[in-house]
Amino acid sequence: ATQKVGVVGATGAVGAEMIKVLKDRRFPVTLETLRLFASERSAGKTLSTPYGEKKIELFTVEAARECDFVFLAVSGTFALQYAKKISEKGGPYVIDNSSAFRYDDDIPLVVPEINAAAIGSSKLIANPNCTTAIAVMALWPLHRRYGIKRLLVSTYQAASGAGQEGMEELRTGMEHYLIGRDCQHQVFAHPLPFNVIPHIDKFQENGYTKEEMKVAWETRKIFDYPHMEVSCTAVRVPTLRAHAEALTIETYQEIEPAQALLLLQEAPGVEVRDDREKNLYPMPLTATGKYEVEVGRVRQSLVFGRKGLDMFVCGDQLLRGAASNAVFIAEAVLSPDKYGVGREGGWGSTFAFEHWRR
Ligand code: 2RA
Repeated sequence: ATQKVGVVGATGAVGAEMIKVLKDRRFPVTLETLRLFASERSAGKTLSTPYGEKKIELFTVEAARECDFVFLAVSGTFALQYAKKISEKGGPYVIDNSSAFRYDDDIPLVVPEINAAAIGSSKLIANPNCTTAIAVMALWPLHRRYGIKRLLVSTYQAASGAGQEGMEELRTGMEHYLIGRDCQHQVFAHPLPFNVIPHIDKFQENGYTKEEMKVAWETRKIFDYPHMEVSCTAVRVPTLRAHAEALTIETYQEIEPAQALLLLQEAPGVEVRDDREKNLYPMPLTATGKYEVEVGRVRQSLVFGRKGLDMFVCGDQLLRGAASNAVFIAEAVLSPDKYGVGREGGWGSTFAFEHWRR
């Protein structure tokens, strides 16, 4: 049946991408049943979408509650204020892209290929942080089979993680840099062109940034495995919209690169790019615009030996890291079978854990 779908924050980088993904995935929504919401600044304007021209409405809880699904592509502060008001008392499903509810025990944090079953009867569902959403696609198939005891992550994160403004600041900064003008910066803590910045989100008391802690908190929650030891260094680099990440895992079971690659080849949402002869490996340039997360450079760890692997992943920050994951969550709500919810041995089941848990 046709669904009434609202996108709040429709003019932002993630919101715009959500509308494209809905169309591309043939989500059951039409120009008439799609509603775009934004703040006073954009309300009343017309947005050109893959469905046709659509007028942006001023957001109100009442209007949002008329929908079946509401995607929030706005700040955590906005989500904290409104998400529950929209979804409570028989309201629509609310899929929130902010970090506002990700760490609440009673709110599911979902990557459908991994834990669609966690949605249960919850009307409010949190979409993970982009860095986590990309890494877990490659980690989950390996975790199910071999058990990941420790995870070390170093990230190379694109400007799009800071939204449209971040991408704009990088583009303009690059142009200015090349003609010898000053590189202004507001979004990033320092000029990003021809630089890397080891600082994303706020510093925490333990010296890590919140972005780095999100990888630890969210991976454990999505895998329902609180014991995993995770350490991350998150770095902003001057790429536009695909995050790259170097991952090192220590596993409970012995793991071989060839076996790991076979598992990854079968895994949904993953594209293996691993051929040294052909210089084939994940890169932002090739991962951009793809739903799949690229995985490659898979090799036995020199530190953890037969119980460890090093690898490199790259995923589109606006898609798997935000918009497409959110739309896949809505798909999983409508057709739970699509993501193997509850199927024994399915990607989302913990059946295979028994290998290493015992
Ligand atoms: C970033 N993870 O890349 C953030 C966006 N969600 O800045």
